Amino acid sequence: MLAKKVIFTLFVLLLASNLAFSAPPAKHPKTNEQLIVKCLKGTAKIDGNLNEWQLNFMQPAVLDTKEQIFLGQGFWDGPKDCSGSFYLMWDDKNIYIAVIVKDDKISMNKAGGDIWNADAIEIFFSTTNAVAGHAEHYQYGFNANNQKWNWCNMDGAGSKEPDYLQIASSKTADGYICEASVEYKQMKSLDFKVGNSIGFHPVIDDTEAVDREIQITWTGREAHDQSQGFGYMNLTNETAAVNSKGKATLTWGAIKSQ
Ligand SMILES: [Ca+2]
Ligand SMILES: [Ca+2]
Ligand SMILES: [Ca+2]
Repeated sequence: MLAKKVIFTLFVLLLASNLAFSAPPAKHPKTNEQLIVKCLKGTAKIDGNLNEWQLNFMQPAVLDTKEQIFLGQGFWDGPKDCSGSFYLMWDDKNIYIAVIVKDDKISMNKAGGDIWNADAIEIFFSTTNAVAGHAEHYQYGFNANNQKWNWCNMDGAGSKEPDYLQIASSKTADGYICEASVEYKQMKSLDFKVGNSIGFHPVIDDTEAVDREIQITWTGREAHDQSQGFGYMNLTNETAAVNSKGKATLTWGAIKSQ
């Protein structure tokens, strides 16, 4: 009986602690809109070409305002210097990320775990909790040289090149495109199932020289800073093709109201 009581008490405490730390989606530092992006069902071929993405029918996470510049406001020349849109899809195996970056000078000169210190993309998948430290997220990085890295890892498997992340990229007239996939079963501590929300924080690092000069983030806070929660990525069963038949479901307001 005592054991049962102890277990019940622990369960209540666990529930209470989850409730205490669970955070609503972070807000955009300029517009105050909740940061929510839909992850639509679909499969991408990782080749640096986004033709198979129904981009016109998707709502990306957008990083393009000065309020989102965490590092290097004095260096930032506006969206043409450093900005980007992040699109998400998923299927039974992978989560797919398409990033369209505007960058007026591309510079990648770092290797391995140092790729953040030049032009690079960082993606955080996390719990929806508001917590300090690095214990509740996975942090991946990649760039237009097809380099990749996993730093933070909730299962202790980080600080190495992830063989389960595929990356392909292409240069554009005003920047670059990265197309990546992550085999999500490798993120053992997060539950990728329809209807779930996963914490999400996209980040762009930028330089025109050797070392990073600018970091722009979705929340405007430091890349890892989960202390007030990240944005949300909603795992839906919808596809962009279905959405294209009913544009009404594609408005930002409709996304927010779900
Ligand atoms: Ca493709
Ligand atoms: Ca730039
Ligand atoms: Ca650059």
